Amino acid sequence: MQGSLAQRISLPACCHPLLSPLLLSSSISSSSSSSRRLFPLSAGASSVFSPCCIFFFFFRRRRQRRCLQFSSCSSSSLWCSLLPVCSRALRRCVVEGCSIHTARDCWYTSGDLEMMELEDKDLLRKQAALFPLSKGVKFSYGTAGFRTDAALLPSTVFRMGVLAALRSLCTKRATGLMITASHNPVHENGVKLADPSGGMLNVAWEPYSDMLANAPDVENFLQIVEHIVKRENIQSRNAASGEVLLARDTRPSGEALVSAARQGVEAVRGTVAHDMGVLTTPQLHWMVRSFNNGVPASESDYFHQLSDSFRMLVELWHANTGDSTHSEELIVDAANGVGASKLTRLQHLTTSLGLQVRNSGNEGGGLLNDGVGADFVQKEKVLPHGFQLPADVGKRCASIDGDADRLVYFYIPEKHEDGYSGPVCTLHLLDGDKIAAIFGLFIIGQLRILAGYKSSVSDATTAHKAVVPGYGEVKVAVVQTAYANGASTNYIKQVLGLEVATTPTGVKHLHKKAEQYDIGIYFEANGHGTILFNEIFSQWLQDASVQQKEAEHRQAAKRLVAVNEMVNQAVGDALSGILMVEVVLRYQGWSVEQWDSMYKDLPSRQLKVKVKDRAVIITTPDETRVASPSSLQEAIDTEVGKYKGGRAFVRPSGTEDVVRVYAEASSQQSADALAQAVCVLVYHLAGGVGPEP
Ligand code: 16G
Ligand code: MG
Repeated sequence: MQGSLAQRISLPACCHPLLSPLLLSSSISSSSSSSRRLFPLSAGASSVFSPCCIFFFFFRRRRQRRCLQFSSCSSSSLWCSLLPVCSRALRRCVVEGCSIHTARDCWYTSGDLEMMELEDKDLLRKQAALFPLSKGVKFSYGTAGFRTDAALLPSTVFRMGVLAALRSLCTKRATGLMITASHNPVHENGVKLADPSGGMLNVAWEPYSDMLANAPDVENFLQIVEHIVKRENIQSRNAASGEVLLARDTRPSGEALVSAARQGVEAVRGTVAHDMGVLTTPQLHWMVRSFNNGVPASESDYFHQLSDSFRMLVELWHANTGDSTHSEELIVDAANGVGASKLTRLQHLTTSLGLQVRNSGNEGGGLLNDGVGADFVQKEKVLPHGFQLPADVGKRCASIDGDADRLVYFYIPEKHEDGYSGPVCTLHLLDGDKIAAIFGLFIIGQLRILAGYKSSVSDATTAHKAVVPGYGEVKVAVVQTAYANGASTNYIKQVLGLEVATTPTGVKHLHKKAEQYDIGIYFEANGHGTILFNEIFSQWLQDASVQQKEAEHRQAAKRLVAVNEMVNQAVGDALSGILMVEVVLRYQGWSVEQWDSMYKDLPSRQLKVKVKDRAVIITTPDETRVASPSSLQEAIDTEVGKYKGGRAFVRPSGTEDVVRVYAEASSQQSADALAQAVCVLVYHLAGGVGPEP
């Protein structure tokens, strides 16, 4: 673990330990020196870190006994009964219990059962007993974490706290735990983990989450923990060798769930939890990454890094064009979520960023994600609350989601050229695909300057090639999923001359793919995305920004260095995405309509169908075809064949209990009709429930 978190992260006042109903009366916390520095003056904290309540706890791997130190206000309660060694019957129950939920992941054997000392288990057992599993619920980590009704989540969140602690001990670096349900309704909540890189939890650890979350009782839970400890060879249990950064969005249930997470983290010997307060999801990921990279990692560092690099890009633009006019202000629909206050803070630091925040969730305002936000605007293609005709016609608008990791732009055109009046279609959407396209345009433009081309736009002879003297060919790609509009893929390949790679749905897949390039631009149509720079190329750019002979080349390198700093490298971030779009529009001298006219989206429609068990649908790895049941794919093919330019696919959602249907065609009527027809096929051939769509 590098240095002390306290030295690089200043905690907001609200982050002191809170004695919420979920918090134990005898709060357990590490007595590590770093924790003492984090809460030096808090009365609440002093009780938690009281030096008079230190006791020793032994956590042993087979016969190796190691000494551990915890603090507690009522230590005696924690020394209560040591439970008997698990019986054979219990072992059987444990294995069977888990195999019900995730048979394919049932990797442990009865020989592993004596992994942890009874004393170790006692603390976990005692804490876990405070968070009984909600009956009759099956939890799944899904595409990116657990999400359900907030009232059902305390046990899951506690258990994820334990897992985040184990992951930190295993990697010897800090991990993150975020309480959010993103774009979903306010009564729901969720939990997801950030890996030490700042990215999503390593997929190899996802089965652990499912197993822990579904362990039917405390003993079963303990056994799974023990197996993780063994399988991952988690040995380093020196005091405070593990650290977990916790954060939450603005949901009312968030505070109590953070408490549950804290108790989970601190039920594992040698780990401390740091409550970073209310943050956007990308801010937490950024902090984990920065902390582990040994660079300043507080929220204020985040804002300064973004605003400084934005300012640098704007200055470089002024220097080139002599233009100092500010473009018209951007109006942002903040989904009544955490992004609103963060955007306002960012705006104060970036005076040249004209911004008006709507749907800020302030008192008397609307509900989180209710008829607002990026998911609503992208899926429904209608105006969010707070935007209207004719006042907002022609204005440049953006929507972010409840935890600010999705971004789409939109505007209300003066006139509707297609005259179609199906489901109300008053806005023009610039989704993640179009954001990727404009980012690609900017990046390739800078690389072409560095490569010595006279024009920033590729032609047939220079497409795909950005061979930069002193570095060689710079590998750049745009990574998309099956949901990318076909028109965007064509544009990026044929006009920008960039490689397009595709992955299954989910940030973790796109991110991993994008890491394979010198510059990987990844975006899902729903607005999740970012630009990744690999380390070697970043270093080269740093050097080039001072060493290149030509001023023009140095400037291009400086611009790319600033983009690398400004655009969140840990995960897609709506705030840094807004800064990037706003900068590129200035460089291009484009209005939102001009940006929109890069290419015209093929009309598309997304619908969903409720089925008895969505797992009956298995898709090919690229998610464009159904592998099983094959009769469904045959029927979809027949239906698609009836529409000019038709394309349709279905996939089981990773976040909702539904099957998603996507259709594209040459007109909006056709796309709607095709999507509708495919819904009916899914309903009949994959066990639809409720009324026929
Ligand atoms: C989650 C994913 C997103 C994906 C979406 C798919 C992250 C951070 N978010 O929001 O990438 O597009 O799920 O949802 O990974 P679906 O499986 O319900 O269609
Ligand atoms: Mg989100």
